[in-house]
Amino acid sequence: GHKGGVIWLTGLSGAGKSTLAVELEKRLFEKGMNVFVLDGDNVRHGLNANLGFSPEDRAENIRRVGEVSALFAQAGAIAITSFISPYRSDRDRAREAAGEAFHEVHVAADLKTCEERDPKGLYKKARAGEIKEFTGISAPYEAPDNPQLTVDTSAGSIDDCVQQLVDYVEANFRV
Ligand code: GGZ
Repeated sequence: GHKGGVIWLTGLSGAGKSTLAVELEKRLFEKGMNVFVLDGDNVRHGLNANLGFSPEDRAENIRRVGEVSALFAQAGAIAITSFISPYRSDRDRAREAAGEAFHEVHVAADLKTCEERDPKGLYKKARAGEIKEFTGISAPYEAPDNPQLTVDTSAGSIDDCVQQLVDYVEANFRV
């Protein structure tokens, strides 16, 4: 079997967090693991529908996701969270909620790569001033100092990065 825990993905918009989260979920599910992705799509429209992107709202977004993912871990499931989570202090609080079960993963594509990808055209809008407080452009991103794992989607393929994550889970979640 496996332990419960939190795989906390952090990185810029366009770094590939959601793609990696969904692919990792699929791979772990196929191994019979109890796994669930928390991301903007299923959290920011419901639980956190009242929150925007000010520093205070991001802090509250990450606080709630931290608490919810800790509950998943307590239930014996693996929560994969996919949020920019740009502030170190907010991520540290999420770590405190889950304790030993918290595994921080830096999805480390550099800003230039993310801006070139710009899958939703958000960087372009941010540069034009149409989106305020956009991470990397007009709001900060504080990279983790000591992540449990770093995957760089600008250096390796998505498949390579997913495999690194699967290997990490196999090494750290098996009981
Ligand atoms: C950053 C924003 C913003 C601003 C909307 N800054 O690439 P996406 O579109 O799909 O992912 C981004 C998502 C970020 O939400 P998070 O909940 O992950 O942010 S945080 O952890 O900081 O609370 C982006 C979109 O929402 N988006 N406005 N101003 N990203």
